[in-house]
Amino acid sequence: MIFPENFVWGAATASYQIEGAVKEDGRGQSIWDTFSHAPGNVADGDTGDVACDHYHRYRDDVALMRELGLAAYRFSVAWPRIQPDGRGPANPRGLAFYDRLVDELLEAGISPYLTLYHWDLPQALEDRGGWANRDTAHRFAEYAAVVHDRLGDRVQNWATLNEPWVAAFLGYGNGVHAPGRKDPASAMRSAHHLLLGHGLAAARLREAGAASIMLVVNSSPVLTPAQVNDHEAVPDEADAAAVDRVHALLTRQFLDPALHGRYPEEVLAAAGRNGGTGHILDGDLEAINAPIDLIGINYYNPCVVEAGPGLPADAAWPGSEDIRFAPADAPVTAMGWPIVPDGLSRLLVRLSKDYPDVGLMVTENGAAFDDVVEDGRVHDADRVSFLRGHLREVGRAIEAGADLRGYLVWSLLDNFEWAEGYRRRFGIVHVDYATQARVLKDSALWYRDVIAANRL
Ligand code: GBH
Repeated sequence: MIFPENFVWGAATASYQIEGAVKEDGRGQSIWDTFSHAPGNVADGDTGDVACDHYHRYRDDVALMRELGLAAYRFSVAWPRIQPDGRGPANPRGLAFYDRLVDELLEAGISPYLTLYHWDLPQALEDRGGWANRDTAHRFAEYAAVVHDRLGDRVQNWATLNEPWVAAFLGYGNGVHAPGRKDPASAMRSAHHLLLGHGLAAARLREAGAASIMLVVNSSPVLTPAQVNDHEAVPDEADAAAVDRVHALLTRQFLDPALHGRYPEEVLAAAGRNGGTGHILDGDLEAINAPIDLIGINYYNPCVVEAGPGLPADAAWPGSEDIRFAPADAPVTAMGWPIVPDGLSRLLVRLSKDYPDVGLMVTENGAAFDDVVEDGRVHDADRVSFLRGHLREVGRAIEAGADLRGYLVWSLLDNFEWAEGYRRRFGIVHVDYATQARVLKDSALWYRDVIAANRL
């Protein structure tokens, strides 16, 4: 399988998951500092205080990327490094870190893909209501302009939000992520304010001359249990309706407003039964519909559902109380997530048809396994086979006509896996947290060869 000539190969990370140095150079507190330090929220009581110490080791990490031949590196900027209180003048020492990182990348011939928000909201904004407060959308647009002002001369590729579904529904819905709120109405409001922040920021970035603007979503094909292993399986009417509704809540909730300027009916109905739709003001959908260039897709597994008795009301899925989330008949990763590579091509082909005016990029794909270091090597055959399987499906989606521009593996490094802490390892590079030593896993060496050959 040969990939297109300009296909972009890379890897991704996020600020709170790798940087550490949480008190350095004037960084303010984020909701993840607060959340991870409160007992019971993160496995083993882990926090991002040190993480991969990337803040101090970014030069070595860029050298690793260069060794792998990456064309692109997707990282996120920690908002509280730039505006410690979420508003007001920029903190020059915070900006200076990303300035150095970008220069280091460019010198290594690696294109920076900058994500403005990967979940580390300044705590000061959460104290004023966080994403459930409309004002946060305006603060986000200002922050975007501040970062662009400093880095826009060198960074071409901008993403506004990472996975607004997760930020809203795990942060404010089931409380598994920071800020740990459990209120479906706040989650619905937060989803809208995240979208508004995206649209306002995209307009500011465009005005400032950003070459490429992207919204990154976590998306999954929604399938019935029978459809997981049988493409021809035809669900009955009730199951088909469950599938459509979950697709609307997971993916269309974000991409329809951003790209078509309207909410799906299913989302308005869910909001109607969870706090109402009063937070959606005249003009919001036009603002959210600001032109963008790419959709970033983070794919890990399909979403498997059927009609049936539903979830408790505090869960992450307001609007799907009468739907059952079912296991898939497939092997699983160390996260317990089913491994269904062709879910990726099914998803990409569908999104390319539903949103034909923008390009697509796989901005995250990867897996956690229980890696072991033996004689200084990590023989992660399971990860190699996961990546190979998914890349084959990337190739198939391109053959089927999807306008897919690139693929970024999650993640460059083992890192702070949110509520799972450090026990779950997604890296293609192993990190020994006691010494901060990095070891290229077999998957990294394999990926290097795929990139060099541009074929599978
Ligand atoms: C991504 O999110 C993140 O962007 C990244 O930071 C993270 O490290 C990486 O993936 C690995 O986790 O059916 O309610 O249980 C993960 C996306 C979406 C995957 C929600 C798990 C569970 C939804 N996640 N999904 S639910």
